[in-house]
Amino acid sequence: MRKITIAVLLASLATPAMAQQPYNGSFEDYDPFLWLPVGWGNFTNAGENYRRIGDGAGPILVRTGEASIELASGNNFAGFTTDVIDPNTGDYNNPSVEFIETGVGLAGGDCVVSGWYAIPADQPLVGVKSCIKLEFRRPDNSISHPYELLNIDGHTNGEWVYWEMVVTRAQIADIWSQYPPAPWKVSVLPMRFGSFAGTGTIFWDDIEFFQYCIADFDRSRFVDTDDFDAFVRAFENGDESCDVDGSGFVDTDDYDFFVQRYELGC
Ligand SMILES: [Ca+2]
Ligand SMILES: [Ca+2]
Ligand SMILES: [Ca+2]
Repeated sequence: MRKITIAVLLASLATPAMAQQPYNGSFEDYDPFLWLPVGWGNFTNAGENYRRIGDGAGPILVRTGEASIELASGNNFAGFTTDVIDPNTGDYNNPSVEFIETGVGLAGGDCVVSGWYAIPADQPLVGVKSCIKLEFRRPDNSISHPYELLNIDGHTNGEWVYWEMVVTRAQIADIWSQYPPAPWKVSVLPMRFGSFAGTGTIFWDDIEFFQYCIADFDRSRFVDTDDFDAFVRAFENGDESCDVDGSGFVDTDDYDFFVQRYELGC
């Protein structure tokens, strides 16, 4: 039991959750000359409208603050992407992810992308659908893992609706095992896709990307002693969720790896 005592002492202070990603997910910070939200770029330059209250560009829906993005008709594909240089940091606005090659597999937490969308009753999506796509990228910025769940159409009567998609460690590991190395960044891409003749317009706001850290075993979004207790309980039951090193089975290596990650926090 010596290990447990040490780990509990080291992590007795709760580790705060990571900073919110991507930067400017509510689109409030903007460049008035480019008329674009900072950290976001147009994907195709057609049907993509940066919107602010009072911009005079027609009906507008905003969930928080004064700004949102609108994906309108006029193209078969419209979207905004974080795969642009953020002038504040000099780096891409793509959120970071952490996947660790453990020698026996791939470790890392599940990823969640979420956002809020609204579609006016008189502008339903017909012949097109919408979602937020994720493009996981290797260190050379090539795309290794694209995921999309195009499941939004029709209208929301102008009401804001929560949307999310989860990409699991197992999904990432499956592709990584064939095409390494592991991804380290991810582009976030609210998109509208379908027929050129498709009609309707969708607004997105408050987009967020989040990766659970390995030590946050109970998924409370922070690390504290509850995580350690939950892991030990599950480990004693041989629960497969304890395969934190990604080897495909649960053994004492998982215990050691979890303790290591727990001591690091998030
Ligand atoms: Ca906003
Ligand atoms: Ca937790
Ligand atoms: Ca294992």
